[in-house]
Amino acid sequence: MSMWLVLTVQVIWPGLCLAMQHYPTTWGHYDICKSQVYTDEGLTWDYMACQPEATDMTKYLKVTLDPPNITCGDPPETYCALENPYMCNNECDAATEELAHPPELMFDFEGRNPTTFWQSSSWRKYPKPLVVNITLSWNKTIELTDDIVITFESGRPEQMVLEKSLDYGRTWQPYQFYATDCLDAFTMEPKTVQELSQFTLLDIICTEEYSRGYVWKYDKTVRFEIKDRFALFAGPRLHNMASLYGQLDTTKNLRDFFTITDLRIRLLRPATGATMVDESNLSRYFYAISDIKVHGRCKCNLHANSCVFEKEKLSCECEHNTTGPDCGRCKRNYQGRAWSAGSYLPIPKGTANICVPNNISPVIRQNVSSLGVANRNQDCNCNPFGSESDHCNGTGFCKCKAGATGVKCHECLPGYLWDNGCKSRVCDNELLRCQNGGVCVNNVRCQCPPAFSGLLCEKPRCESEAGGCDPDSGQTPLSHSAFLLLLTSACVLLLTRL
Ligand SMILES: *[C@@H]1O[C@H](CO)[C@@H](O)[C@H](O)[C@H]1NC(C)=O
Ligand SMILES: *[C@@H]1O[C@H](CO)[C@@H](O)[C@H](O)[C@H]1NC(C)=O
Ligand SMILES: *[C@@H]1O[C@H](CO)[C@@H](O)[C@H](O)[C@H]1NC(C)=O
Ligand SMILES: *[C@@H]1O[C@H](CO)[C@@H](O)[C@H](O)[C@H]1NC(C)=O
Ligand SMILES: *[C@@H]1O[C@H](CO)[C@@H](O)[C@H](O)[C@H]1NC(C)=O
Ligand SMILES: *[C@@H]1O[C@H](CO)[C@@H](O)[C@H](O)[C@H]1NC(C)=O
Ligand SMILES: *[C@@H]1O[C@H](CO)[C@@H](O)[C@H](O)[C@H]1NC(C)=O
Ligand SMILES: [Ca+2]
Repeated sequence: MSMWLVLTVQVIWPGLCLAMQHYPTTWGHYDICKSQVYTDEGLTWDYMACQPEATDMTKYLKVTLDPPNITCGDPPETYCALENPYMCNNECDAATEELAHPPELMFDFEGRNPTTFWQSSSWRKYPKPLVVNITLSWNKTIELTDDIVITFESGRPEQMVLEKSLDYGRTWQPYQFYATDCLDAFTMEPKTVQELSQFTLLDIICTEEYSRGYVWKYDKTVRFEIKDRFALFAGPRLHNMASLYGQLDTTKNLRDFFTITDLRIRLLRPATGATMVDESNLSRYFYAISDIKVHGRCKCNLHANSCVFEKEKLSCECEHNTTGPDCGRCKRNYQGRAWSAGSYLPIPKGTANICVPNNISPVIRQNVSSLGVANRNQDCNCNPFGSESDHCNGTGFCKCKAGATGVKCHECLPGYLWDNGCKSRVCDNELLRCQNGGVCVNNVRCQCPPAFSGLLCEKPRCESEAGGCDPDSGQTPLSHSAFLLLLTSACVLLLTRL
């Protein structure tokens, strides 16, 4: 019976869900910002943690190139193919529409053939570096929800940096470095996103993954991996979004890491095809980009469920008596208590943190404690997974569960790992505590080979189970089928909503 169920689910799953690219099953909780409910006082609005839906953000950006005249075609130029220097019949002419390669072609609809792309002028000034900055500006804070993917039409650059700004382009921080040789280019050890952990998630790395080789016919993309980073909290298929949301809610650094107002792609050295630069034929070296994907949502501090694009400008449609482009403050006359962002917690509905009129003030204030009334959890923002109770004590301290620490009980003591609260480390790949070939999963459990069971895979299965070895029993981990079931029901839910 349960096998049948699992199989059915596995058959339905690809058909239903492959079309859903961006995990709407999990983000979906928050699509609805308020709904009408009946209470003692009649029909009223019920508020929830709300945020606009994630969408393709390239429709709303402004692109700037530096140097401004770096796009090819003025004057017209002829290019050689990188892989064949004798094929020099690619023309670029800014004055002829069919032969022009303006920056807009990085954001047009892809899928037609041949591809449309932006192209730089070639490396005629070699050995002076061919450097181009491509800056994407939204004039609005954006939260990234999916990988940034840059597709090159030329070979992928040998050196580039992806940078971000959180203050409308005043200051910039690197997001990721890319090079064929990280040590040589940036004096950084090469790393991949797979080497990151919950503790090093915010590390800025240099990767050689997207620069190596120049098999450019097949390998054209350069990524900044958002989902792999999310997965460090939400699990490999992002099925535990509650854990991620809990972290995002309580850890500002983490939230800010995925938040941007601008992105900058700094192209530092074009592909040279793993050979010496051929100085007699510099028309082989240039940059060309056919597509850039940036998926995200307006940051509205959980005070809006939609974001509008008007007069070339994105802005949140603020609720909860908040205002500002990001709903970052209370409306006039609604400053009865300090503004605060909405909260994802408690999962799944969150806390709206509505701004209240000035005259209703000090209902929930520090002074309440002196009356012996405990503050409500939302006012202390204690992490519901890490703290002992809904309430903080009279002076606003959260009481943490075993293993948790920090003002909001959102951090773990050494020896514990965050997983909806602090769980003690069961295993560790360094200490190799899992036995008999078991693999440590997220430091909280050992995944055992079929013949073994037990917390550390220490028990041979036939010994530990009465009735001998039934090959079917215990082989499909419950969590797996439960997970599929969850996804399917979420898909069905989605379909019924469509
Ligand atoms: C771009 O303009 C600058 C200054 O006007 C000039 O020095 C440079 O050669 C131009 N570059 C190209 C590729 O036309
Ligand atoms: C590109 O951006 C960097 C900083 O982000 C800046 O130092 C540089 O002058 C800009 N322009 C060019 C052509 O590199
Ligand atoms: C950015 O948005 C603000 C309003 O929020 C506006 O005043 C400003 O002109 C915009 N800047 C650009 C460059 O569009
Ligand atoms: C590139 O090299 C080939 C072969 O040497 C030559 O035919 C072609 O004209 C060169 N192209 C340019 C732009 O120098
Ligand atoms: C704004 O505040 C008033 C007074 O508390 C409240 O009745 C109203 O529902 C609030 N509006 C929103 C959109 O939250
Ligand atoms: C607390 O209430 C007392 C009066 O009961 C008042 O004098 C005091 O200023 C209040 N403190 C705060 C922090 O609001
Ligand atoms: C609240 O907890 C903190 C830390 O445990 C303690 O110092 C403080 O005295 C407590 N306050 C009350 C009113 O219990
Ligand atoms: Ca294109």
